[in-house]
Amino acid sequence: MTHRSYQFTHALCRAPATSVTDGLRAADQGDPDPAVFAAEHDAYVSALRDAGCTVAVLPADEAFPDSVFIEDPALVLNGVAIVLRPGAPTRLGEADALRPALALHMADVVDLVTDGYVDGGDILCTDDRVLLGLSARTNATGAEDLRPLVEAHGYTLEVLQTPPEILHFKTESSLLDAETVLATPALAASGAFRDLKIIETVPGEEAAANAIRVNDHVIVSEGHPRAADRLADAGYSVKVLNTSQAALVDGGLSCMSLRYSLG
Ligand code: CIR
Repeated sequence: MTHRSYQFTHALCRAPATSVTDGLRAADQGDPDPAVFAAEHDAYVSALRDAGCTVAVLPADEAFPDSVFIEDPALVLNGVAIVLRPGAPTRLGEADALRPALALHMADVVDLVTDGYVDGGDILCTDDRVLLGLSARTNATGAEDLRPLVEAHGYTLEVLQTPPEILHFKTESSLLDAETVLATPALAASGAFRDLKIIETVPGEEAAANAIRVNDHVIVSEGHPRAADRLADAGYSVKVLNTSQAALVDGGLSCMSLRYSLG
């Protein structure tokens, strides 16, 4: 049985721009260092390749400081890219900037036509459901306009509420397998994951919840030993990556790739 929620043949990434120093963030802990970010990004791309993906890396786009977080302007279902409408004003143009590359790399490209907003970071896919968390970046208008596009791919859309202090729905959750998620207690308590098993992160390791399952690997951010242990104990093959620079601008592992399958 294949699992379209975590078995991927391909991934698309974008190299971090040096302008990432201007990236959005909720709290300032200092600017990321572009050179260190580039090195961490290289390791991230290698980890996706180790997990079995063919990875294309788009050139940095200096016009958009947050463009390394390529997950937010698009959603890929069944190899078809849906160009989204990012909810941060400085990121809105990332959708148009990304479209030509999506046309090159994906089976097809369609646009989410809406006056609303949807960020890819608010979307968690199981094999048959698209969980969409409303947030400061994703609103109900965008969600309802997205509904027919995901239903066309055989998914049902569930519109949920991300707790207000959380940037994106997937900032604090990730899919581990077809029926299991990793989530912070705060997001788990929101009731979003009915019918799914939940492995919770411990206090102080909230950032571990933005992990990615890619084929047989679960990739987790460095510095969260208890999360890594919990996942290993549950039988997952855990790989750890340093995401220190992405974290300075509120990014994590899922944000830095579009993972998909072709053929
Ligand atoms: C932003 O605030 O949009 C970026 N600095 C971080 C985006 C992280 N993306 C994600 O969680 N999917």
